[in-house]
Amino acid sequence: MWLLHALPPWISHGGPRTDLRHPGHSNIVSVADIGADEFVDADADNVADHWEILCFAAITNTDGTADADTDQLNDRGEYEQATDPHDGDTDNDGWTDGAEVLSYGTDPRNSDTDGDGIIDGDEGLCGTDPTNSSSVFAVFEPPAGTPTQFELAWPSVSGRCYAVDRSTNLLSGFVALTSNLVATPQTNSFLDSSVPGPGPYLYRVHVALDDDGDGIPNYADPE
Ligand SMILES: [Ca+2]
Ligand SMILES: [Ca+2]
Ligand SMILES: [Ca+2]
Ligand SMILES: [Ca+2]
Repeated sequence: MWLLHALPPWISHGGPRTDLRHPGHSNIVSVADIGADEFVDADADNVADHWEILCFAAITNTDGTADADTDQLNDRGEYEQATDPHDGDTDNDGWTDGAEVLSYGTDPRNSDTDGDGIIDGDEGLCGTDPTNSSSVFAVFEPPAGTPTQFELAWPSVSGRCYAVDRSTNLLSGFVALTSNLVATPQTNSFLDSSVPGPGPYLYRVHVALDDDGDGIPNYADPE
């Protein structure tokens, strides 16, 4: 797409008229149309008129500095990022558009910026890097187990605590093996010494925020 400013010499004469190349182009306030998707900004707020009309019904309903969805990214920023100015979390990853653009450097239109399978907001919970696909919360490749014990290890980050469950059949659910494991960066591990037989077994590791490092998740800790 070509973006041309609505200033001479690009648009210097002529009256309102239909975009002949793009009849559907919502170019209703342009003073002229050169047939490209030019940048038309009649109220000079650096937000394209067609976007203002699309999102705010009229070019007078925002000057670009307002923040309609109060996500800390103003309407001009939403236009520049192509995010929804009426949805504080356009990609539904748990982080606001403003936080993604202004603080975390993640893509506000891609819930999994680094494509590692963990959405950005969950990477924040885990303490992994949402812009690095090699930084991911996952159990390490386990050593060879024995019929009586099995060891799991995973990357750990301070300010978190962990819990481990085991299942023999997903239809019958999981059994809690341990909880309130305080983070011991860079790695936490748990030895399941109560393996009842040859398996197979399914394990899952929970992570929760634990600001005071006492092994009790923030959500259950009044301190
Ligand atoms: Ca906003
Ligand atoms: Ca988001
Ligand atoms: Ca990710
Ligand atoms: Ca990552």
